[in-house]
Amino acid sequence: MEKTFLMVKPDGVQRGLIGEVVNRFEKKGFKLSAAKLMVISEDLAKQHYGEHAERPFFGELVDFITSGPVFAMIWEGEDVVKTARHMMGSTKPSEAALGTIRGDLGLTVGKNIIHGSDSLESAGREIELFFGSSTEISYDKPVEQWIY
Ligand code: RTP
Ligand code: MG
Repeated sequence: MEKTFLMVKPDGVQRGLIGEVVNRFEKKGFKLSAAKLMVISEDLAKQHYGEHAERPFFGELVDFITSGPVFAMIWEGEDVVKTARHMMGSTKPSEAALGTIRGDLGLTVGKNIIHGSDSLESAGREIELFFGSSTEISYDKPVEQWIY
C-alpha cells in the first residue's frame, strides 16, 4: 500500500493541534503505521529540506523546524501522497482553501502547521530519513469488527 510521511511542525505541536491533524487523516480513512514525538537535529533538518538549501528562507526554515518537538508520522492508503497534500492545502495559508488544514488553521507561510511528502519518491526518502525500517507497525484495520 502507498505510504507518505507527514509531520506536525513545531507551531502545530505548541498550539495543541496534533490531535486535530491526526483526526483528519483517521476520519478520511487512512491508516497510521508509525508515529513519534521528536526534536529534529540541525543535520536532519538540512537533509530533509535539502532541496531548499539555496533559497533565501533556508536558514529560517531550519531554525524553525528544529525549534521544538515535531510529531512525525507514516500514513498508508490508496493515493495517500496526493490526497494528503490536498488535505494540507497550499503552502501559504493565505492561499489555502478553507476545509484544508492550512486553510483552516495556518497563519503564515513559515508556520503552516504540517509537512507532507510531495511525491512518492520524496515519501520513500523521508520515511527512510525519519524512521529507517525499525518502528513501522503492520496491522489489519477491519472496521467491521468494531461497529455494527
Ligand atoms: P512542506 O515541504 O513543509 O510540506 O511545505 P510545501 O511542500 O508546501 O512547501 P515547500 O515549497 O516544500 O517549502 C517548504 C517550507 O518552507 C517554508 N517556506 N517559506 N518564506 C517563504 O517564502 C517560504 N516559502 C516556503 C514553508 O514553511 C514551507 O512549508
Ligand atoms: Mg515541500
